[in-house]
Amino acid sequence: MTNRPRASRGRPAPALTPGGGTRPAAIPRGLAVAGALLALCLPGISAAPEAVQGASPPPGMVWIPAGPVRMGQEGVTVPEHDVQVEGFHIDIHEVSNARYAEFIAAGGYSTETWWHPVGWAWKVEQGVTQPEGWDSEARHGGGVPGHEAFPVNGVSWWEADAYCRWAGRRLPTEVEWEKAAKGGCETHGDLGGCDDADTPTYPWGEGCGGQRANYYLSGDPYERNGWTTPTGYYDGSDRDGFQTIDSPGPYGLYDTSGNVREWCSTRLVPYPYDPGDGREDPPATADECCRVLRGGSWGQNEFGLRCASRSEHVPSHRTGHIGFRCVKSE
Ligand SMILES: [Ca+2]
Ligand SMILES: [Ca+2]
Repeated sequence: MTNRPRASRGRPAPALTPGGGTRPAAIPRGLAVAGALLALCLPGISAAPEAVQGASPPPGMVWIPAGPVRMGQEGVTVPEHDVQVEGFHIDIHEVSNARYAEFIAAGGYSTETWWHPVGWAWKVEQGVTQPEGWDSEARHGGGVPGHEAFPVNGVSWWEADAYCRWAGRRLPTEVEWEKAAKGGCETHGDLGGCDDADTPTYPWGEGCGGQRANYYLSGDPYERNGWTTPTGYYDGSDRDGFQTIDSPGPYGLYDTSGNVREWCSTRLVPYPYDPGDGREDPPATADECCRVLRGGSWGQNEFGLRCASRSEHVPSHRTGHIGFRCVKSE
């Protein structure tokens, strides 16, 4: 496997769990600043490796540099706390039906190698051979011609996990997802450390709107007609009379807010985020409660789309609201 998470500098190497979870570390705010300054000042420790990573991400991915993120937001999910995250690549877009179809065509549902043992047992027991709704016109299912650009939906956590493994990737931890969506502490306010400016409500800042993201009755042409919008839809284009506003996050990701909620590797437990307390261990059973979902969907109002919002489901759950994107450590 090539998806080994990167170890934090000066810390023991993280365990690679069967679910592929990384082990980023919660850090005091002051240490985040000190660490950044140390990296800039010490000979032999520079930002150069990060720049190299960012120069050549895998196709369709973007490099998220190492550094802290202010996780949570007052009034949404508390307590706010700063977490150090190692660098990683992440998909710019939600996984589309076209990409997921490649997994199916490659024998994804008949090759045990790509599955966690618990997920494989669930798949066999349930007779699962494709996403729920794959052949549904009303759900923008990927088995219907013309739906290639829409995000895959109706996938369980186990299917999302298997897809990412097949692609040489893994599901993001929820702290990776939140950083990728709203930006790390180097992207807002005081660039030397974390401050109040580092918890924007949405990837583009404050305030939502139907020209920026797909949520419930947000006004897009697919309301009650498949519901999902094509990945990357909100890029400033005029879509047959529906004018969108270009709405990427600080690192260029699209649709983190809205369209489909996105599976994360993490089990939903209270903050502060601690990767060492078992929350990044893969589910022990097919229905173990519960894995984090992020970003809200076409079926929720704008509050569900906030970067700090969390929701959850048992890993075997499949619905048209839910899809995913993958990450890769190096
Ligand atoms: Ca909508
Ligand atoms: Ca999304």
